[in-house]
Amino acid sequence: MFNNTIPSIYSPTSTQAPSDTVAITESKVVRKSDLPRSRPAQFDELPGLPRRYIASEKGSELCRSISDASALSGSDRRLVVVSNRLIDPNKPAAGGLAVALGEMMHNTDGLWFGWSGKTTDASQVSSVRTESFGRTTLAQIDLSKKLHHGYYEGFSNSVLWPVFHEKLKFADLNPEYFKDYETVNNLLASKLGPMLRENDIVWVHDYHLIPFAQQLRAHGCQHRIGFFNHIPLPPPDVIKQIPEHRKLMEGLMSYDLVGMQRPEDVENFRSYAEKEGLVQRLNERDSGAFRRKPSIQAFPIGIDVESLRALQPSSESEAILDDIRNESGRRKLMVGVDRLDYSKGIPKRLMAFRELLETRPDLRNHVTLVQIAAPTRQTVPAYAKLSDKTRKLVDEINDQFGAIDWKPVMYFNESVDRNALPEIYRMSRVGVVTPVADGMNLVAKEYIAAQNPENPGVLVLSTGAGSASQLSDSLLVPPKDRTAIAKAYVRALEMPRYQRQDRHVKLMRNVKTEDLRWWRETYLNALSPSQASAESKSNAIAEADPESGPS
Ligand code: ADQ
Repeated sequence: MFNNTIPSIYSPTSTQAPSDTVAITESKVVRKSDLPRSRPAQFDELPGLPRRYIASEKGSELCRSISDASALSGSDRRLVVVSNRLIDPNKPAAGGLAVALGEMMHNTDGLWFGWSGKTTDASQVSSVRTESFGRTTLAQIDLSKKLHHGYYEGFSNSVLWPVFHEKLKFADLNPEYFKDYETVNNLLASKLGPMLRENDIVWVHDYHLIPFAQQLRAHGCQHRIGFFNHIPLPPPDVIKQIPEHRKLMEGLMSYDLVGMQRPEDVENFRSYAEKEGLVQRLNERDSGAFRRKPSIQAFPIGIDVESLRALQPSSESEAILDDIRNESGRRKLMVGVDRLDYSKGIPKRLMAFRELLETRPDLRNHVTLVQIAAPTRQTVPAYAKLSDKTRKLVDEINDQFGAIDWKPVMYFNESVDRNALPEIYRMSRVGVVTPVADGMNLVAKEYIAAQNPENPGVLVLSTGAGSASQLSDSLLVPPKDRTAIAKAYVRALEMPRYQRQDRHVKLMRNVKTEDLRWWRETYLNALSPSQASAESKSNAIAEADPESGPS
């Protein structure tokens, strides 16, 4: 369980990274040797970045702004989380963000703000509705159908999602989408501003809300504001496929801290900023209201191992569990659990399974692939197509190889109750996680955490997953290589127990150490006001002695 407060913020040891780390606060996080190319920068190392924190000079009194970050040392500090969707207190959490933030917010004195999940016909903006969720207040607004379409289905999920996952063929670069995206960010910021208290720390999540801090700053807010990008950030040439990329990426400069999943994402941002002269452009415009000194660092997200292992299936998942239990008594199981999203590589995974059955007839009738695929974003055309394609592949494989008493692919096109997942993972000899691109992928970590250490299963993981560098003791495969994936399936199915145990011990070490709490604490430590005062002190020294400043 999480602590009731935000312990990281109060930690006296939270300020400086050891010298062999690039970022974050603990040496185990990101070692230089893990890095792909040259050292990913904290953003304050870029030439031309203003050395001093520049406070807002403009802005209305919409926000109760603060002028001195070091004043944030009182005990009345609240964590304000902003995300597109909030948790539904009446439903089990599904989806990476809800799972990652749900329990933390339940036990934290905070405010969680975002879209309600409801659209209206009215052009007028709804008022903010609040309800309690443990110790947190959930605050939500409805959006008009038109605005929501451009912001969510449009720019967020038909531009940013495909481009950031390097699936450009699914991008729809309609210029109207960006306008609605900006409007919604502005609208949300204008609603949150008056609710902020002096000592609040604001943590904004994900690609739907990149310009959010810029909009809050325009209203005069000077709070510490952090951003965490849950999905990959691609190389500059790919980002530049978005017509509005300059405006978009400038939005990140209004945060105090920008968190990414992997060092590669940090490197891509640094490289983009350098190539595009991002810092210089902002300096030339002398836009004091928006200029900050953002730090950009990698914080790979983890899971709460104990909470996951403690989950017990409820009666509502008995039917699906009985089917899978029955199958596991007869054959070896392989399992995939995903949202039905083109980034997750589900068709290639199925094709690799077909290749396995073609090339290893002896395994027919001895292995079953359980694929659980939750419908998602069904109003975006690319998702409806994927849904048809996946169903067709499943049917083809079952028609080609199935027998009276064997269905090679058990396909559940639904979101399964989270409580049932650990048992499903544990029953499966192979966990199959093969995204083409994925910020992190929590299913990979959940699969490891749920295993019985005496007789663990094997994780087949694609290098497209952000978790691949942490989980390098899994069987790593290239996401687009069907034959390599099929071979890894065979290796996993035939791996002797001692090897499975050996790999599992190593994988578990990482999953347990770099867990959800560690992610949250390292992030909030870096965002904490004490970090701000450390930064501002080091700037003061740098300015007094030009020789000691960043080059
Ligand atoms: P997602 O793309 O949603 O998250 P992922 O990290 O795999 O992907 O998280 C999915 C969560 O939802 C897991 O906890 C999983 O158990 C659950 N889930 C998935 N499919 C399910 C199903 N069919 N039924 C029930 N539960 C299901 C985004 C990024 C990821 C990043 C997370 C967190 O795309 O790369 O890891 O945010 O940062």
